[in-house]
Amino acid sequence: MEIVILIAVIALVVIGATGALVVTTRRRKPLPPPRRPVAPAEPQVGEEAAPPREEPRRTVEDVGLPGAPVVVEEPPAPAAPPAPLPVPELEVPEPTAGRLVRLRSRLSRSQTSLGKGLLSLLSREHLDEDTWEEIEDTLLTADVGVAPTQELVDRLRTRVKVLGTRTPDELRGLLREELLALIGTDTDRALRTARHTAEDGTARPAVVMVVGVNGTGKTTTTGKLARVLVADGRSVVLGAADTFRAAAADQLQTWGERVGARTVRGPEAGDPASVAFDAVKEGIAEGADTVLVDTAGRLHTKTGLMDELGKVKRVVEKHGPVDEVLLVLDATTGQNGLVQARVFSEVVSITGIVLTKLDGTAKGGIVIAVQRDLGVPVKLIGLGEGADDLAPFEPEAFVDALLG
Ligand SMILES: Nc1nc2c(ncn2[C@@H]2O[C@H](COP(=O)(O)OP(=O)(O)OP(=O)(O)O)[C@@H](O)[C@H]2O)c(=O)[nH]1
Ligand SMILES: [Mg+2]
Repeated sequence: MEIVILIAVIALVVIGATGALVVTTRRRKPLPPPRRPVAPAEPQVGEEAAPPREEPRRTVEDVGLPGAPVVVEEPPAPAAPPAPLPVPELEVPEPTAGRLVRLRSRLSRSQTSLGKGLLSLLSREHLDEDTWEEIEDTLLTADVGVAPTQELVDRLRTRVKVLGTRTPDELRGLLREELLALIGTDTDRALRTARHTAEDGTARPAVVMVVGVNGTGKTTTTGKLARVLVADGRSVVLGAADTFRAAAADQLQTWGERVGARTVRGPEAGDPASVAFDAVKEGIAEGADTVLVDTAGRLHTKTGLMDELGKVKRVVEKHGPVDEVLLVLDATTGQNGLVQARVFSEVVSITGIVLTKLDGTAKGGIVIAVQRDLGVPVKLIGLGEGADDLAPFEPEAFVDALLG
């Protein structure tokens, strides 16, 4: 019996000790990390605590779904006043009236060789054959061209003979008349840049294409022309159809930005016809007065490039007729320009000529030659690299500038 009691006591002791060990082991197990960090100030959904009174009442969205990490929101920063949009400073172009008169000194080299040269030769007491030959050479050197030179010399000879004694004023008057007769005073030189009604009765912008060989001043002229139009109160859209180089579109866009004209451009090496088409489409949508399309320079001898130019024009014409095709000729290239002009004229039928770089060249006579050769009037002349150095061509002011 005693043995049985002893065994029972031992068994009880062993069971008790094992239980204590298990409890101890359980207590030693690390506690699992809390499922989500609890921000002390923000009670979670389902908790009893009300939000502190000083905090704004939170919505379900603010609190977040159970299991989702709690986003502790930053208090909203005090609202800063909206930064004013940068307003590009627009330039105010010079008025176009009287520009040629203002820029007449730029013709100084043409003036010296052509105007003053002729006047001094004609003032000689004896106008012998040698003098007439010198007069002829002066005209040819100034790029007047062979046929117009011959005509002018013949008329001068006749009139000087009739005149007998000659005062400087008489000679100047005579030369002025004859030069003007060659240039033409009643030619229509107006640029068709005004918004007008199309055949279908809708109003549409005038479309002007600017073409020519490389580096003649097409982009510069397009930019200067945009300024002229803006100065006259027109709204202008520019089309950067020179897609050969991104820099060409940048160059045009810079010109546009200076006077607030938008430039439509396409991807580099993209289709120039599609850029030109889009520019006109944009001009129509905006209700612009004029769309000016600058094209890439191309050699008149490259048939593929000339075909491309023809295509640009045809694609633009899907919107309606092109109102002006301006051929930009570099006056310093002289008679070479005439060859180029003929080819361009065949491909895109030129409506007007822009003679650039007439500043600093003695070849002012090209005005006469190119008109005679193409039967197309000179409408604008470039007299420098400055933004407002483009003038409408006025024969009287031009000849007066030549004669000093
Ligand atoms: N002196 C003078 N320079 C001019 C005149 N017009 C343009 N230029 C200059 O001629 C250079 C060529 O002008 P651009 O307008 O880039 O010629 P571009 O025909 O567009 O050239 P590409 O697009 O490369 O064919 C520039 O340096 C112009 O500043 C002008 O009337 N007088
Ligand atoms: Mg260009």
